[in-house]
Amino acid sequence: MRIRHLSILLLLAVGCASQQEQASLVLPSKAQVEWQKMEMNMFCHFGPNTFSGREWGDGTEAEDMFNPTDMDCRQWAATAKAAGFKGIIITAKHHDGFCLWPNPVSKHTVAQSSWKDGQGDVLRELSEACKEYGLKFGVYISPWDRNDPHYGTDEYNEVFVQTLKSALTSYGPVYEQWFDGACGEGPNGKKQVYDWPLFNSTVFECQPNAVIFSDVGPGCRWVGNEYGQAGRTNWSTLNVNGNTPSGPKPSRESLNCGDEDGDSWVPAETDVSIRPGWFWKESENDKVKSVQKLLQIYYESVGRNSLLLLNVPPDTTGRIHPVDSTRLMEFRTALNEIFKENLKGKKNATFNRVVVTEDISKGQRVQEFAVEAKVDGEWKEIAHETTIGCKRIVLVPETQADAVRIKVLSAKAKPHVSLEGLYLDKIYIDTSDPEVGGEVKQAFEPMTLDLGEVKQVSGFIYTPIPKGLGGVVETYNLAVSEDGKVWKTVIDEAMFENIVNNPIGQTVGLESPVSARYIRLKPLRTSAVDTYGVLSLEAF
Ligand code: FUL
Repeated sequence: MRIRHLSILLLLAVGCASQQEQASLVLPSKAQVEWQKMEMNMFCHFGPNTFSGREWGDGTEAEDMFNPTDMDCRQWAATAKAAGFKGIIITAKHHDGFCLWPNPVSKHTVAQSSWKDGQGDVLRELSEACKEYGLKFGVYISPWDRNDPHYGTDEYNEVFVQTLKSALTSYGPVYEQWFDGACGEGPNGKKQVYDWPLFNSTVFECQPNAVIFSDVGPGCRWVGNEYGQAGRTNWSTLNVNGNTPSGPKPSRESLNCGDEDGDSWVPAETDVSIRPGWFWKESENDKVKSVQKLLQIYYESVGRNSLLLLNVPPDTTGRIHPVDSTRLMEFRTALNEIFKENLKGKKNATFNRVVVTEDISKGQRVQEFAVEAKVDGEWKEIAHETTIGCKRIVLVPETQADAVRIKVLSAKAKPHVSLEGLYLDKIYIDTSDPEVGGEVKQAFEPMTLDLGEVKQVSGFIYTPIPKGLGGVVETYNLAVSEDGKVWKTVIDEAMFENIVNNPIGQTVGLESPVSARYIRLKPLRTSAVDTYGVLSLEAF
């Protein structure tokens, strides 16, 4: 397309439900507006799993397992700052129950470990480092606790309240409290019934401005997947009515796209790890996401009205590994390069990114809009989209135009929209993920792998369909056979850790090698009622 110069930038509003301000629109709180303007924050998964290589520790880990040799939270903060993050959230307590601070109501904390002779406190060091680097500090505190002996009884909720109070009153301002909805069974076989109203009121009592994350907020919501993609349509409103963080929950579609007429303001937060897993593992040092992948995640989160919470897990030394920090700097350099020059109003410019914003303090109003470019005297539509929200980055074909305008085609009330800028991105190659096919089998049907001959088998890898919303195997038995007739169970009732939310390949080692020609994975529980997806079952 030819260009003379980009001169006029028009904003049209047509076909709106009403041109009037609407008093009935759901509005964000001041804290929510400030929160969303942070755009990108860093998540740090750190704890016993960093040392065991697991994703979900079962709570039996010895306290001494947590033993970073050279922990340096200032290095985390310096890295986060240089990468452009505005805050850091630390897994103060993950599902294994281990507390990274000396929580007085727990006997499974840094104080019981020999790390720093029991005097260490990760929350203290990190909160101070965040302050020094001008970053906000947030905490992930899992209600699911696979260690606490009270878990599954009425007393546990009070123990958890004391845990919250201890973490939320000792380290200065906490901008976000991260609540995971996971809820397993206690030693007595009972699932804990969480007292969410009590947990939330405790957080607000200790930190009145904190934004609470969960599947239903009240501050912000999970985006519905762990691969880093907000819905192309993304409302910050959600129907919370009747739902709780641990269930019943909104559908994955509602989490991903919001609910247009939702009763509450609960914007999406996109949490995704820079590595396949959430915790650091030596074996994933060569699997850190590429700059291309990180840019795609940025466009599909920050560019789709969501905050990006990117997990960069410290390693066993207690520092961010050079592979991750280098990648983050490359990512920052790429973003700086892409957004260094705003071409809005510039002559003879070519662009392929259009940044549009909505004044969310007035609610989210736009339901449908188009981007139009004036080329050789004629207006042409170059993009047609739905929601805008806090920030929308529209990826358009490389275009040269005399002028660009945003046409609001439909809105709930008078739109407050601006065309913030036009940019030329020469780095990100816009290729959508290839569709990953896979066999869909009936639930509970075992999968059998024939190795062709009897071999020594040390373990297996189960790879579900990525983005497999259809369902995956959660718990299973594994049996082996030399002749396909006589079977021996070698793993009885085991669980693939965090496989529902993060369906990455799972490598499972056997206690000792066995000779087998056939291996059979029998699903015991699947995440969906009638189907599961499997890409491959491999033995090693
Ligand atoms: C999930 C957890 O179960 C994972 O282990 C991880 O912490 C992720 C951020 O949230 O629900």
